[in-house]
Amino acid sequence: MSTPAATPYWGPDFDALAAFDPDIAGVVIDELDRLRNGLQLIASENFTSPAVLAALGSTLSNKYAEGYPGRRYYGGCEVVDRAEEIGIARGKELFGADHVNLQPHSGASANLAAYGAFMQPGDTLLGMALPHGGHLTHGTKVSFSGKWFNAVQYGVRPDTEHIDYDQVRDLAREHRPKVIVCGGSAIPRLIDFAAFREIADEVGAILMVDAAHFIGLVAGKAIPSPVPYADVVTFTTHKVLRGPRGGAIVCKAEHAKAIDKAAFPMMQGGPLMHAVAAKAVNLKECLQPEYQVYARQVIANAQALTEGLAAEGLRPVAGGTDTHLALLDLKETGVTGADAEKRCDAAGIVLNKNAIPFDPQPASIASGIRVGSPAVTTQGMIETDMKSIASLIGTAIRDADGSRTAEVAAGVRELVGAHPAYPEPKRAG
Ligand code: DSN
Repeated sequence: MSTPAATPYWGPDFDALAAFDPDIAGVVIDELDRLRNGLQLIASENFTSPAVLAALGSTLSNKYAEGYPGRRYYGGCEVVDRAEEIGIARGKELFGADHVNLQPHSGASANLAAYGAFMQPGDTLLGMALPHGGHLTHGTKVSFSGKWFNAVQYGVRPDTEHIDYDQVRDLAREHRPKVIVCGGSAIPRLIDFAAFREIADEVGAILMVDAAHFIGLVAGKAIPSPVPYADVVTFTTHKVLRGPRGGAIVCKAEHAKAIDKAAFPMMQGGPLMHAVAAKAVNLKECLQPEYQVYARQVIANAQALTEGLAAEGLRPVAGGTDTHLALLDLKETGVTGADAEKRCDAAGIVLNKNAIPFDPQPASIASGIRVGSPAVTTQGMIETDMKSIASLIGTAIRDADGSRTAEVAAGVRELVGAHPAYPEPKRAG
């Protein structure tokens, strides 16, 4: 695996923090230890690079820059303008996009801005139900998306657990949504963007793709891109993409003004210019050939992990994965998602319980777990390591009394010892 493991930005600024505030410096060190000593299998997490961390920890954090490059509401923006312009140009090149906005603070903020560009309160939104793999912001009742809009929800077919495109078409014809959104947090299979485009065109809807989970695989040219099909694509920059925590939007030229106005001033105030600069750094990383090797390995690892978990008696939802994540149904094991999460956590394996489609359990317990390969792939692990991880997970999940926790933890230490996520931190004294 040619992608080097990430190393932390570890300059004099940290020494200043340690000298002034040992409490928070201790938190930083302990979190680094936690990352180094465990297997990080949360599908939405990754280890960003020293270059990205350096931009994040820079004095660009000081600058108010409401507006856009060359059109700000503050003086002194000529330097930070360059960061945003460079980032936008890189985003256009990477995604073949007409227009890029790097200002959303998060994925939820990006989605809020995209809805704001095209919908009024009370308008109809057609999105994927959260328990079927969608996202909170795609129309869930507890989110602004379900409170402010008339949210109609589609899901997966009970037989294949793939998106039910017939249901999407029927609901679109019946409810005539302003926006149709596809994408989500627990969709292991590829999405048919052409099918969504056809449905959106038939009912005159805007097609929005929330690509937060898989945009890194698109950037690495490992899966098809939604950009040619969608009116607007929203995403986060910290998942497979491996950038700073944040959001972004790309869209067709005809929507550029509406998207920019919705991101600022409708939904946000001043952009976080240190984060915008860090997004620009990340986009440069994604333009390197090594990043494509990484993206392909992420998928190969997710598939190897899924096969290994199936051999341990965990049923892959939708029959497997084409992406960076898998959803496993634990019903046959008799263990709930919540118990599986706890048992794995006790041994240093960090993953999350997850509802599966048609789950008989409430979301707080869940019948499944979700695993992802972005972080362990950044560490340089390959398919054989995934088989070892699957075996450790299988052992941990079946270990009701904790008698094998030490054995699993030793296996975890061996793997992360061979592939450290970050170098060992310096310690005072
Ligand atoms: N919370 C993210 C995830 O874990 O998938 C999505 O917003």
